Amino acid sequence: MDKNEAEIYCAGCGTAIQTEDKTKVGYAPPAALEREAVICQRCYRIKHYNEASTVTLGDDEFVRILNGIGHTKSLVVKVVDIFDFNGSWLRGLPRFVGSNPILLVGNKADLLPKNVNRNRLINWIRKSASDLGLKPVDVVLVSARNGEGMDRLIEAMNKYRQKKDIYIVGVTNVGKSSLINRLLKQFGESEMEITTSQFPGTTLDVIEIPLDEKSSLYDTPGIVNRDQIVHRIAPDELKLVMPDKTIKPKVYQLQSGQALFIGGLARIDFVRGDRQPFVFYVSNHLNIHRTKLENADEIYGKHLGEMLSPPGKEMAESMGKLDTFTFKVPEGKYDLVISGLGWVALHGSGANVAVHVPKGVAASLRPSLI
Ligand SMILES: Nc1nc2c(ncn2[C@@H]2O[C@H](COP(=O)(O)OP(=O)(O)OP(=O)(O)O)[C@@H](O)[C@H]2O)c(=O)[nH]1
Ligand SMILES: [Mg+2]
Repeated sequence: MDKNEAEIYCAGCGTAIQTEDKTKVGYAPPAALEREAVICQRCYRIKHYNEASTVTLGDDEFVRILNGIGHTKSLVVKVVDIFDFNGSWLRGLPRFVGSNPILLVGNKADLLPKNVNRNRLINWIRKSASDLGLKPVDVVLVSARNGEGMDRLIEAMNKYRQKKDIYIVGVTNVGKSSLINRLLKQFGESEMEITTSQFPGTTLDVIEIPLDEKSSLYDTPGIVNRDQIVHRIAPDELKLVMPDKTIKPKVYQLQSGQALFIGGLARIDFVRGDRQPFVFYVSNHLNIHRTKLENADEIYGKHLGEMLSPPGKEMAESMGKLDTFTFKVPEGKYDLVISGLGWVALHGSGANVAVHVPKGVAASLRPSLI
């Protein structure tokens, strides 16, 4: 995937640098060109002022990039956010990458409490991938944030790439660029740092990082999966929903006939079953609100965007009606997973529950990770 030799590309986001138009992508002041690693103004602002990126790439661009990978001989590393497995899904990836092997990486493991069984999570990732039609050569759990699992990842990459190039792909915001920065650190390469941010759409074009004389590692821009819960929330509320620290489980003793709201983004109804704990593994900043099931509809109608937020007022208006999934949770230990938010552990004598989520967001049941 060669870029034009005559052009200069931003070391932070991969876009072509221009010095003419401040309002367009890739602008850098002429003086910036004298530095060894040129950074565009947008990357500078994201890095230093944590500014939200406002540029979004069209889907055609992603298709062009992904299709390009199909014409190479390489290892494809697909990164998913373990808190947003379904939202992290790249539809049609096997078709795009052709016969190249896919290594599946679950990122953000640092957010999991210590007692979460890593192997069970890996098995769940493998099974969920297989249900969606993907058969990766291996599954690795990592944290770009604290380095957990990086040695295993490097080992697996070396084993499966067999001296070929590596492409890091995935939906926007799963942590592809953060992962590469962590790898660079691990390799003792401290000069280069790709731009990362909590807002989706940070990387704008392919970024090449040479591995040796013959092969390279490539960062790619993330495609937007519109089912991601991230797109239902205003940028200034993202920090509430996306956990940034290890999750502290919250325990609620519930009786049937009660309902719990997770902000205004989801609602869990305890329809039938014995009194039992519902343990929430969601961002520590999210408010959980308990109510009687019979009042839940009315409360949602009245308080969405205020007491029940995020989403705040502005986004609440475009939320629409929530979709409902019903589950008969068997006796034993199970997790109700809400893609993009986290999960609720039920370790009781069985329960009938209904889960309400924004359209397109997935809810599912899995054997508990605890
Ligand atoms: N807690 C935690 N957060 C992470 C981890 N890796 C990335 N993040 C955060 O996830 C957000 C997105 O990270 P990026 O590396 O910019 O994601 P990306 O996949 O490159 O995103 P695009 O360039 O938009 O496709 C940032 O807020 C990161 O700090 C991780 O291992 N743990
Ligand atoms: Mg990126």
